[in-house]
Amino acid sequence: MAVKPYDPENIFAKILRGDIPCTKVYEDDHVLAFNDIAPQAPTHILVIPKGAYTSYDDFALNASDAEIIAYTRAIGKISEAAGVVEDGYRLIANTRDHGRQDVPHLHVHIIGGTKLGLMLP
Ligand code: DGP
Repeated sequence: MAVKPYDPENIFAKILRGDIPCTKVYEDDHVLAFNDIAPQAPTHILVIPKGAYTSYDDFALNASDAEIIAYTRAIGKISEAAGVVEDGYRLIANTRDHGRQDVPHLHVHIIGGTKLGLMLP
């Protein structure tokens, strides 16, 4: 089965275009981060690249080095600014169908602010 092309009508593409509002927590040339609409913990931030990448694999294989460095660095900065580093937190990138990715624009969840439950498949 062929991998689906990027869908420019996905919700996060609309947020990037400003068609849908979000509670922004960070932005630079390559990255936008905002609070999750249905937080699973006191801190629940979504970090997305501004480029049109469907999933982690798409980004890792096709983004420029500058985009990858900016994204990686931003996740670190945002985690630190959110105050979750000392106690710990979880990064999640649900990926495609079996990974239960709902929104087909790469996003990393930063989840913390409480002791998290164990993850089970
Ligand atoms: P995932 O299942 O990994 O694709 O996570 C998608 C997340 O996106 C989910 O935690 C809820 C969040 N989400 C969905 N729609 C919106 C929205 O319109 N605004 C915001 N801020 N978050 C959204």
